[in-house]
Amino acid sequence: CSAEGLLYPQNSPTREMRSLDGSWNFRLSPKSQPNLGTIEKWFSCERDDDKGFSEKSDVFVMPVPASFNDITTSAELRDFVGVAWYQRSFEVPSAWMEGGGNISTRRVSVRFGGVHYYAQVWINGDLVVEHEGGHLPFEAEISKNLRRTGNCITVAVNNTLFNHSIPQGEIFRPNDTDRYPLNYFTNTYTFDFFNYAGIHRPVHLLLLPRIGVSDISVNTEQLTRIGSDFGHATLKFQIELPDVPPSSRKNGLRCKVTLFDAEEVAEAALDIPLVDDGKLCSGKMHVENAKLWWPIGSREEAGYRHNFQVQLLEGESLVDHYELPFGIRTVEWDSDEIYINHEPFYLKGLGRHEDSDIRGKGYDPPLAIKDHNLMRWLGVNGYRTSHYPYAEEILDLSERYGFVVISESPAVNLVNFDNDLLAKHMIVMTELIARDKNRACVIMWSLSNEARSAQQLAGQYYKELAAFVKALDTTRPVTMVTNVKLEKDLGAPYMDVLAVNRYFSWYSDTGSLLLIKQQMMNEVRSWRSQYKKPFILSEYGADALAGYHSDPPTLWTEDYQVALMKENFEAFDQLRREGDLVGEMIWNFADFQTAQGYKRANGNKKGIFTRDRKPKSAAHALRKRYNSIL
Ligand code: BDP
Repeated sequence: CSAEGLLYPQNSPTREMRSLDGSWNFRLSPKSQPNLGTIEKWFSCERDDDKGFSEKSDVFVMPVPASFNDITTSAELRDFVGVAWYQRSFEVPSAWMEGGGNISTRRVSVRFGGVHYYAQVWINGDLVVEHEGGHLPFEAEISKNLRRTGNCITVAVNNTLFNHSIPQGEIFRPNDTDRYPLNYFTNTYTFDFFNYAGIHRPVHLLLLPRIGVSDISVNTEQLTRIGSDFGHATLKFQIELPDVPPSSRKNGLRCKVTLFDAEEVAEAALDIPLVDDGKLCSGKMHVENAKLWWPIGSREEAGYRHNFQVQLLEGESLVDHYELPFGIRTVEWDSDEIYINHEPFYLKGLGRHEDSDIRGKGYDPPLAIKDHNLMRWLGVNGYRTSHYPYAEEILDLSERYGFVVISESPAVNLVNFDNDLLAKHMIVMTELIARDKNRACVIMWSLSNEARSAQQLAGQYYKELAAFVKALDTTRPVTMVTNVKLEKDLGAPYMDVLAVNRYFSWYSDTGSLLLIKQQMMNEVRSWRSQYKKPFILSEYGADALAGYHSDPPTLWTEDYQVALMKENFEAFDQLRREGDLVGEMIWNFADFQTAQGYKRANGNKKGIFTRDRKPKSAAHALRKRYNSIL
């Protein structure tokens, strides 16, 4: 699947969209027969067929978007490994179907925000797209597959993780019939969150111009600050059209690009012809006294976005119209600091998860807004999308609020670095950058979390991957989050920013709170003196069961979590004074679900909020700190 078609859906004078979210029919291909759905053609959508979805006792209703795992009381469904099937009927407005879909001037597409992990999509029995990777959007044209009425869409979702999926997993299939039934298997993985699966993000039907804008890239190339909030900026942009054969190209197309402020006043405009055989418009736009995008907390008005409006014109007639919210800001870095709009930035951050009761990793608007309000209450100014790209709708919110985002790929706990994995990793980074490149809130790419970067092949792997990503995007720094010891890690030499996870007095010297300060300071100083790169402490923390207390503090109590934080804070303050720290990120925003295990009490409890977003003492402690740091 190419990285095309990634513009977020919108209604405009030339574009329409319809949601396919809601209740779908759902059925599992038995774990022991993962191919049954394909063999019996469950995608055929023929209602009188005795296979498929019609009137089957094992068909039930599944909400979209949501993970399927926690929707029933069935352990089989929660722990399911294999192919789960979704199906629903839908209608297409008759105006969309004029002239049989009017396919010479318009096209109808279906777009998925994210399906975990491997998806196949059929429309009325025709396979229209397959996509690997659970966290990034994909789209397919379906004009020719549609009927005037009574359409049917089927999605097969395979959640199996293996050696060359990202993230990786392994099939455990014991050959021991004394202890295990024949055909018994599970899918194991080493990352510390539950492998929720399903159609996790919104599904849209789109009506699009056939020769329309297929992609837009804009970035703030130059900025001269004017006072505290404004600047003169040069925006560099490129607008792409689909790569169609010369015979289908339109002659005489041009792009009209207009930048509006939030009050819809035009600030700058350009009218430019298409170049490169009619495939793109590109140029630079100068804007005077533009209001800048600032991180939350740094200015009274954070997250300011202009409207970068693109119109494709043929003579005076409008061929396409797309509006891109766009924050004007620069990111720079040197050996000590990260700068936003030429000002040093200190990250008061946290690690998060897309995770909540019932819906698992399904996008949920109330939850997303609640989480952003809680982050605002805490005085947080940014977070990492640990450990995978988050929903576009979540990033939209972050950008509006002014939260800075370190956007992380789904490569968590990688083992066995080889060229096949590297190729997959490159595809994921390509899709991620294609999706998020225009977002002011995204200030850095994280290639992975806690890869086994001490392995011999890891050095070459990260060297190639970092070079690849830097060639795709020269405007943002690249990091990889590591937990490997300084002298063993082979990835850091290729990164722009160091990001290290350390759990002093939790995973090491458990219970010895008084060691934290010394260990943390020595740790950070030694990375800094070896590499001379900006340093972010990307994870620290302790599990705490809400309501558990002890004095003096002991493990698993709220008191221990707070005491551990305070010791870390002392180290952070000292390191910051010495110029050795550009960010601190507690692990984690909220308790979250993990695979079952004797080290986890119904999930990971390192949240400073409970899973249902009630504050533990730690939330108050962090709020006090973050609101006191300028
Ligand atoms: C870190 C991982 C994170 C875990 C955390 C923990 O990056 O995913 O949840 O440890 O153990 O090493 O709580």
